[in-house]
Amino acid sequence: MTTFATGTALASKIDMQNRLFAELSSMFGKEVPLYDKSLLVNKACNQTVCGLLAKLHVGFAMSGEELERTSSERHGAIRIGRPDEYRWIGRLFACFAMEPHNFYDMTNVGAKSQPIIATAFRSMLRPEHRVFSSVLMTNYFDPATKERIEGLVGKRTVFSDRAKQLIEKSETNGGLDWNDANALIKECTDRIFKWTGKARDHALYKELSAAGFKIAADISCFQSHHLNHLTPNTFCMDLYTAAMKHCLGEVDAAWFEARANTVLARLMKQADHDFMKLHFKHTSLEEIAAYKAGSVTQADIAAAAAALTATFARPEFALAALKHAGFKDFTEGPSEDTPVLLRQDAYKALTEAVEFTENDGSTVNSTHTARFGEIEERFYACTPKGRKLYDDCLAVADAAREKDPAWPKRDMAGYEAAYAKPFAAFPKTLVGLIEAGLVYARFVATPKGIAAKNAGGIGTTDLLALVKAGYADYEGLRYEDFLPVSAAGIFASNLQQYGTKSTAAVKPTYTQAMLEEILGKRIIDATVVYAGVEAESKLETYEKLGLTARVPAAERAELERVVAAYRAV
Ligand code: OOG
Ligand code: NI
Repeated sequence: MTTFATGTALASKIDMQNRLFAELSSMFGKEVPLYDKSLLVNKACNQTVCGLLAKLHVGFAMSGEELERTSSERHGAIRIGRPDEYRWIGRLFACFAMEPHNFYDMTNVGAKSQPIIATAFRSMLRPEHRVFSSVLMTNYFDPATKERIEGLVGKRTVFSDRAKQLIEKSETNGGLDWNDANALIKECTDRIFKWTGKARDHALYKELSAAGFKIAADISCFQSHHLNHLTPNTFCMDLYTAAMKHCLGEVDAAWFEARANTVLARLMKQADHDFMKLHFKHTSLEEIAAYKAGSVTQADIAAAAAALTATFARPEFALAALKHAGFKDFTEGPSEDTPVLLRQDAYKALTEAVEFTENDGSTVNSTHTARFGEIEERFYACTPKGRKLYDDCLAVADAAREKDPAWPKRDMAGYEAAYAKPFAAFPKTLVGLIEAGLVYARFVATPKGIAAKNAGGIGTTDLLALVKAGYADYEGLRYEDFLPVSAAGIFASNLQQYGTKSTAAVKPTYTQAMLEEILGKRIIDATVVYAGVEAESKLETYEKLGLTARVPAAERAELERVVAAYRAV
């Protein structure tokens, strides 16, 4: 564990954030042994990927410590029962430099709708971690159900007085020293996000579940905002999912090894410098630009796949022996060859023991199925045009699978090819995606460009041409948010229930303004930030290369407008 100096100076909120998530991860690992093991599987896969990447890009190397740092990113999900608690959650995350980004109306995603609205707390620029945080909307239900849910959630106290004092102190002083920071982190791991296995009112739990209100039961019968999942990131989604299926006993060693050969070969074709910038965000653009082209042979890939297969034969990877409910059959998100937004997959929700205390004080031993093990791989952030294209492609791809849900399990290769077809509308390289206006990027002037400016030798304001000439460098902006349709799928699979219809006389409409009112602060529109970062980087690049006056006035005005909107966030 990383140690931090204590003292009276204010702790960096980003260091606090990293510490909080390291502690949450170790808490969750103790609560859910399968989570801890899945981290080991991910590490073995990531090491294999890095080994091959080091051959492909001479100069790339990941020390154990760097790999740890790059792999320690997490996103969590929590579900809150009351508006006043939700406001405290917003204030709590602010102590860790995490602000609400985007409004997710989960009451409005068709058949998979749930009675919750949500935002995600994260840092605005290059976030290290994030938490998808939803709040239950009791007026989605008929008056009698509403009253019962409110009666139950009204009785619990998730935030201790001490936690509230620490949050207030941070707000007053602009931060906390490490003693207080550690105390607040302890409140999070000992209470606010802790799984207790204790719940109340089994009769109501059963009734709500039977009536199709499982999410209301999941939220209201428990004493805390237990983490529903904590998601690490992977460098190769398809390698990890195959590995988990293998370690869980769903596919044999020969299947895994063959699949590892396929996906690693595929990855070696995709893993250009842009992939490196995207996946190794702690590595600078200059370092990546300095990599020399190496090569990876079929034999290298076969050897890596064989070694990984041998690793998974070791006893510590015998995950099938742990209590589990299997792995999902297919990955959510774009096809494997389309590097936009994010891909997610998961082992399915575990059935865990819960002790319910009844109103008369008696106890009932029962179970609850909610916590699952997600994994993700993040790609480029889409412009509104890119997002619209994604939504259209996804609808077609999903519809084909829904007609034949057994397809991925029966014939992975055939399914993958079919799933990729609708996504053919997307270019597959970053440059192609930028040219088509589908994703955001950040540009910087290079020393070579600045030298050329001084020599008076730059003849274009076309940024990609400047990149080609070596006068500018660039990277795609990584998508740092969530996808409502994937989230709805996640709710559906871990609640084992497709969705929940409103039982109110008239289904209420929920707005971002309502959630902002609950939070007592504005929700940041992430798209304004992605667009602003891109526009600002373009203006700066033009300026550094002495091109500002040559940029058409209308283009410059538009860039300035986008930057002003970002500055106003
Ligand atoms: C939240 C589901 C959303 C994701 O990755 O989209 C989410 C929940 O299950 O409470 O975490
Ligand atoms: Ni998630």
